[in-house]
Amino acid sequence: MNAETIRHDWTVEETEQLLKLPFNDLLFRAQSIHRQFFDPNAVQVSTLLSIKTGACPEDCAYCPQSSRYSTGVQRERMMEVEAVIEKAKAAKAAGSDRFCMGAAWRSPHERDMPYVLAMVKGVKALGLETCMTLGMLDEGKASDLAEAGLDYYNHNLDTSPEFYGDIITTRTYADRLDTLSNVRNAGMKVCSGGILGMGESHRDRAGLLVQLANLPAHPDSVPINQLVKVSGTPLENEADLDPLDFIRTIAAARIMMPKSHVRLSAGREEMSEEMQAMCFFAGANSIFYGECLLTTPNPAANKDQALFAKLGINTQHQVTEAPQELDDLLTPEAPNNALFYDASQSSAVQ
Ligand code: SAM
Ligand code: DTB
Ligand code: SF4
Repeated sequence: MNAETIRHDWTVEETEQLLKLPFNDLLFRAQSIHRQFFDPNAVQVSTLLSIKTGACPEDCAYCPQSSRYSTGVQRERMMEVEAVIEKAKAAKAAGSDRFCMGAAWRSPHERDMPYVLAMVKGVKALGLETCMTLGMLDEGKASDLAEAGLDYYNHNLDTSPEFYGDIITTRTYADRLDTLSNVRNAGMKVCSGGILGMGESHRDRAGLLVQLANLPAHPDSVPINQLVKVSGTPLENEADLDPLDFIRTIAAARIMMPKSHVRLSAGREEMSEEMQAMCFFAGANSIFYGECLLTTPNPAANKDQALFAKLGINTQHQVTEAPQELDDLLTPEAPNNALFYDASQSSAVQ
């Protein structure tokens, strides 16, 4: 595919327009683009594990693990390496292909690094893809993790630069962009997205998408979280997000970052099957699988399996080669000729 088809010059204004398109037009465009790059019936599944829970010094207003809020999340020590590897084995047996380890840290301490690196090596040795989310990384720690074999690093921008200060004061937007740059320069794949439903405006959602799409390379993985409202956090009484706006944002992420995996991330426990189906139609092709996110519930694996079976979704690795140019699909006059993914190229089965 040709480099010009992947854009890094999105403006907030045009993204706001994209988000406001008639719903059917927006979803048609998103699904059409999705089919150029991915098997439309395949969803990648990752399992999450909290390797260090609670007592985080940061003040992220959405987070049950911040030490500043009384949420009932108990402080726990970092898990033993062996225990993490046992959890990874179980995740693999349950059908996950990526294991994501999260820690309630501002950034990892030097003293924790040997254990963290041993976890990466041990999980990778099981044949799983590895992902970590440990807070901010400097160049040195990013390169140590990359050398240990870490495939992905998750670090979210969370929201627009303008709304960010209403949500987090203990680290800046620039700090987050620096971490993403260190991860990218160390050669790891970037996983970065945000949260919807924190009281942000439509323009803030456009602003978040523009920040992600205009990074030097699109994140390989873009988690779109719906706020999980946890009692005790400043956002516990936030108004419910309109589900259609959530689906619209997934569709816009798919259109703006055509080759990225868009992850329907936190918040699925609150979503109907129909809503999740619409998110997959809008271009989401990754989920967290297993009954717990970090500290909050996620749908049980058998519930997800039942939904996948109803939707004819399989969970194999995806095809990412573009068969044709994207330009036509990025205009409202999109032709119908790119609609059909050639399923014969995929051997995926449930
Ligand atoms: N402490 C590290 C950090 O913040 O970079 C890594 C773990 S942190 C829990 C990872 C991400 O989870 C956050 O950036 C945020 O986007 C998401 N998250 C946390 N609490 C959430 C909630 N209540 N609802 C939705 N997403 C949430
Ligand atoms: C992401 O974007 N969402 C995940 C993962 N990256 C680490 C975390 C969601 C956390 C939801 C709240 C909790 O379970 O504590
Ligand atoms: Fe800490 Fe991460 Fe939660 Fe922020 S999101 S309070 S950094 S665990």
